[in-house]
Amino acid sequence: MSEQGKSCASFSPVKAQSASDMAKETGGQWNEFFSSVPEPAHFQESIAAVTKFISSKQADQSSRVVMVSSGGTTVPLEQLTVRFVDNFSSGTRGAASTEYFLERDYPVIFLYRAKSLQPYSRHIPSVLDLLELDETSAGVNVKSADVARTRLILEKYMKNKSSYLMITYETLGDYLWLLKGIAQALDCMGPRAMLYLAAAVSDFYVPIHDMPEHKMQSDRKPVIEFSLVPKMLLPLANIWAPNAFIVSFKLETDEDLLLPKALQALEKYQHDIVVANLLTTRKKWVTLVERTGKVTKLVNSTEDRDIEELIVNTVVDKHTEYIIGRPTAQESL
Ligand code: 9Z3
Repeated sequence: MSEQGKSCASFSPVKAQSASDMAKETGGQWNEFFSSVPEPAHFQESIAAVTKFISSKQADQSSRVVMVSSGGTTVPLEQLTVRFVDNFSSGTRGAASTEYFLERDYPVIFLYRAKSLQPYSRHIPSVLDLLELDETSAGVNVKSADVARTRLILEKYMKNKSSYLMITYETLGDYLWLLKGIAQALDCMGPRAMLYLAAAVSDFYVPIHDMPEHKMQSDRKPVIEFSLVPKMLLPLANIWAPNAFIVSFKLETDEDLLLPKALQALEKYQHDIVVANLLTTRKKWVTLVERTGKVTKLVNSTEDRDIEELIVNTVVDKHTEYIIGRPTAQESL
């Protein structure tokens, strides 16, 4: 990679004033959200690890860093949580994309839902089924039919394991606290930072003051009132990391809504790309929508390849164009 790398705040703003004004105006909603969901227990340690990881990459002026978010979010229904609302996401998109970003030399901050899929190990769903007893040595071996495939995965893992940092979350609140902290830490990378938001994030939550402290009892119908989660893309793209390249994902089940919703999000939040996908076909095709309005359908033609390879390679090329096209503050004077 060869492009100019700049430190914090040396890039001129290219976002529409309206989006950044709107982000400032809605700041109150965000403050209210963060005061109504507790900071995750490991927050300070996680952000310290992220800052250290970014600093170790920042010195190389051509290095880029991507944060990949992955997996679903839980929405607790009680303060001492026994029950929560969850969603379908397995974390395939994020874990697979991380592998392809590593192949393109991107260090990755992998922000993933605890127990969802992880890079490389996702290829080995059951370790026990992979192994057999070796009676001669009284040890264990990988079954001969699986040796070549397992070795390939292990080689890739060994090569790349120091280039990605794993940070976990469980609840919607944990995810948004960490997203904000990581985005703010990445801001120092200017346009060399990318946020790739593949996690399936709940639109609804129960503020702590609307939640019972103890387990809900089963002697009466529960009454649960959800609040709307403020749209995090607005402060993300306009306040927390205004110079970063931001790729969001839009999930729908009704195809008629897919493109209008993606275009609406880009217009409103002024970020860079929306990857629009449908629940049932998300592994076969996606539609990539750019801020210019350009629409590209990416289709996975073979069953044995991951569509994420196609998505990541396309997004990396767009990121290169973004970095090259980004005027520095001095150039725009
Ligand atoms: C996605 O659309 C991801 O592609 C999937 C991947 C969650 C479908 P899996 O984890 O599935 O591989 O099983 N993510 C949706 C991101 C999201 O929640 N976007 C929000 C929205 O659509 C806000 S950015 O409004």
